[in-house]
Order: sequence, then C-alpha cells, then structure tokens
Amino acid sequence: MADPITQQQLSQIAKFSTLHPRPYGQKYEYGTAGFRLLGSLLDSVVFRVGLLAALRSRKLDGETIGVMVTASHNPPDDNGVKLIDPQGEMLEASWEAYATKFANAETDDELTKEYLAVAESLNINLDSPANVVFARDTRASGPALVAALKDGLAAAAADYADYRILTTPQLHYIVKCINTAKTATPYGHPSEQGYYEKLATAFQIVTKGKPKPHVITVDAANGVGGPKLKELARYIGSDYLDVIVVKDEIDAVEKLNYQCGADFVKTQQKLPLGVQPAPYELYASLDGDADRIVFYYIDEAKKFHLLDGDKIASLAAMFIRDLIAVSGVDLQVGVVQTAYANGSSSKYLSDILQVPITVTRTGVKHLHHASQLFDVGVYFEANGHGTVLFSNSATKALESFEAQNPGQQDAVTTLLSLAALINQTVGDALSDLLLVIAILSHKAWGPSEWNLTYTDLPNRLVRVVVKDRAAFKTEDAERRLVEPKGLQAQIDALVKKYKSGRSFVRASGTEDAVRVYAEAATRLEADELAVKVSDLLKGL
Ligand code: G16
Repeated sequence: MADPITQQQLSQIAKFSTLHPRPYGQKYEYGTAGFRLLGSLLDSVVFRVGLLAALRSRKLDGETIGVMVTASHNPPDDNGVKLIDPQGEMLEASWEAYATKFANAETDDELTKEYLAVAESLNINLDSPANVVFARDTRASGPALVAALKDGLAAAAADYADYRILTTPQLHYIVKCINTAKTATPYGHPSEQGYYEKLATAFQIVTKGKPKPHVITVDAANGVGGPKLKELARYIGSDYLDVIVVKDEIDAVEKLNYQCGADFVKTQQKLPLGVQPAPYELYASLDGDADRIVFYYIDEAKKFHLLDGDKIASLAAMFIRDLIAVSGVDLQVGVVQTAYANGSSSKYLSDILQVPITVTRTGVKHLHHASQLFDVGVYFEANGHGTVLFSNSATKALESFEAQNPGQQDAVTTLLSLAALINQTVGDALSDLLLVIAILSHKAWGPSEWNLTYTDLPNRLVRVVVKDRAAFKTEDAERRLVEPKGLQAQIDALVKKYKSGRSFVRASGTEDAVRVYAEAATRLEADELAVKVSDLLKGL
C-alpha cells in the first residue's frame, strides 16, 4: 500500500486525467523534437508531459525543468511539446521512452501505474520538491495546451512558473539561468530581459570599433521571433545594429510559416513570398519558434543565393579557429554536421580549414552532445539549427590566459564575448543572427564575400508521404537505409550514375513523411536524382 502522499498524488492524477482523455487509438512518439502533431490531438499528451516534468525535477533534486509548447517550423494547426533539462539541454534520451509510455497509456489507471512505476524504479521521492517553468509560441492551440500542462503540474504537486510567449531558445536560456543561479558560474538573469541584456552587451563588445554592419532584413515567419527580435534590437541600439523585421504578423495565426520562414526558404530554395531584396543586401529567415535561421541575398541578375546552416558553421569555424590561432591559447575547434551537410561544406571544413568533423543523426540533441567533445564545438544542421559550444575548460583557459601583446588580448576578449553572445544551451536564431553579423563586420564582408568561401553542390530535399514512415530504418548516421529491405541497393545503383552524386532517405521525426535528400554536380542532375529516388518510394 502506497504512503499517504503517494496515494494522494495518484488520486489527483487519476482525477485530472479524466479531464484530458487520450484520443482513442491515437499513437504518440517523442520524436526529433518532442511530441509534434495536430494541436487538437495533443491535450492528453501535454497533461502527461506535466506529470513527467515533475518526476524529472524530483529525480534531479528539485532542479528546474522546462516545458516548451511549440511546433516550430510546422504548419499553424500543428503543435508540439518538449522537455528541457536543467542545463538548458534537450531531455536526456533515456527519459524519452517514459514520455512515450505516458502519452500512450490507454486509461487513467494505466497512467497512474506508469507514474508510480517510474517513481519506484528510479527511486524518486514523490514528497520532494518539483519545479517546472514553461512557455509557448504564438499558435492558436497554445493557451488550451498550456491549461492542460498546468493541470498535469498541479496533479503532480509541482511548483511552476508561466513565462508566457517566448522563443524556444529563450526558455532554454531561462532554465539554465535558474539552475546555475547559485553556482560559481551563473549563466545570466533568468528573465526575458536578462536574455536581451546578455546578448546585447556581448554583441556591443564583439563589434566595438568595427564598421557598423549594413542593414539586415529578417523574415520572422509570422512567429514569435518577430516581436522578440525587435525587442533585442532595442536593447542593442541603432548605433550598433539596423534590423528590419518583415513577416511579423503574429496575430494572423494562419500565416505562421506560410510561404516564409527558414524551413520554406531552405527547402524551396527561394525567397519568402512578397520579399523583394535589393542586390547584395543581407536577408535572413527565422522559423516559427526562432531556433533556426538561414541567410540569403540576390545578385544583380536577381539570382537567389542561400547561406544555410553549413555556411554558418563554416563561417563560425573559420572565424573562431583564426581567433584562437591569434590568441595563442591551445584549443581545438571541431564541427558537427548531419547527413544533410552539403558535400562541399564538409570538404571545405576538412581540407581548407582542417578542422575535425563528426557526423550525427538529425536532431540538435545528437549534435549538441557530439560537439561537447571539442574545446569549441560548432554544430549546425543544414536547415540552420545550431550553435557553438565553449567547454568549461576552454572558457577557463581563455579567462586565465596572460596575453603577451594587444593582438592576443583582443582575440581572447572577442572569444570570451562570443561565448556570451552565442546561446550555450541550444540553437538560437537570434543569437546566431548576431554571431553572423558580428563576424561579417569583423571581416568587412558582405553576403557575396561570405558565399565565396566554397560553392555548394546543387541539392534537393523532397518530402514524400508514405503509408508508414516507421518502416524506414537507417544506420550510419542516417546515411543508409536498413529497411525496407533492398531499397538502399536501389538508391546506390541510382547514385552511381551521377557525378558527385549522393542521396539518402530517412523518416522525419517531426512530420508524418519521409525526406529524400539528393546532391550532384549540376542542378539538373541533383533534381533528377531526387525525383528518381522519390519514385522508388511510390506505393510504400
Ligand atoms: C526540429 C529539430 C531539428 C531537425 C528538424 C527537422 O527542428 O529540432 O534538429 O532538424 O526538427 O527534423 P525531421 O527531419 O526529423 O523532421 P524544429 O525547428 O522543427 O524544432
């Protein structure tokens, strides 16, 4: 027989759970970035995520856990929810299975049993404190889902704070700030204002004495990034930065990510609807929760040039590698990419910059961990999701370094300010925007000079709807299919026919579809290869 506290919690959970019934027959899975599907199907899931967040916090001695309600790049009717661990990182992988189990529990009774089973197997004291903070993006389904989350937290007797509407990376930042507040290295003030102040100060130091960058126009995908970027720019001040925000209609909820935003620009390889850039001016697009960014410009012939996550990674790796060389501090820079990385970018990084590269599966959670193995780990997915991590030992080495000349001192100061400017918890479009602008202003480069570092191999990404995406299993960091049997051999046979050809197929973890990637020596060949590989999926 459970003790009275446990008993009371279980009966509260059972009681509240009846208000958040699981849709009959619906299956859920904690995927690339948490649960993500139609907002109307998520009420029970978000309630249950509240229960799990409370358990996770109790397991970690009351450290604060974050819950973000967002579907990021997905269409307006979708929504999603993901958990943030105490250092602002994605939920530890071993807990994803509990999240999936909770979400799929068939009855209220089964749910309370799962709750108790996790508590017992992990020795969690249900009478100990639980602290959770949460926020949401601008989607119409957000408020109702937040209400479900609050019920879950109340049922599990957790203390919570509602940070209302934030970008996803802002919530990651706040979680880390709260949990490091009483340590020797507090990350910052745990508030939205603290976030702006930290980034603005760092940007002003990094760009001090450099020419003021050209104006940049940012498409905010009609999402939360629009107002937040305007606020950040206000903190930075127009002496340092001129930014024009377009696609900032957050009240027109149906326009979120519609023919605009980072995912649209990257996958369609074209300008957002209605955006007409002047030649050689820098433009950027955020996604719906401002954790991804891609840049672009047009030339005098109005040709569109994309500067995606690979180009950002290469720019950052080059700049930081050079600064480290000037500083004289003994640190190694490494880069983490996924199968989507353009072949030319990997070649540039390894042959020209001579930095080590690790390849992981898609999902920033995988890249983040791999990049922690470097002193300075640059990780970006080609879709523009990424950041640069400075290890504790790298920061300490920089802080304690005794510079021998002003050049070394400058380089060390810039590196330390970059570590403050770049979000250390997760890929952050606003922080990455400032990083890129700062580097371009140091180098006195415009977008076309940046683009000259290497030439992308033409590539194409296609989304294919199949009967069951779970049937697609991969190996070798998603570069090869293991199942459906025989399909990889057919892809290999096609790829062989194309110069510099490469193609792979993987199931999306955020949409009900599989993705086909193809690259080759010419645009025509890349497109043809993508179509032929997609054709192999017909009927599957
Ligand atoms: C999420 C993940 C990214 C991933 C993207 C697409 O981004 O955080 O790491 O690249 O989904 O994943 P998939 O190809 O599995 O659908 P976001 O911006 O949607 O949160």
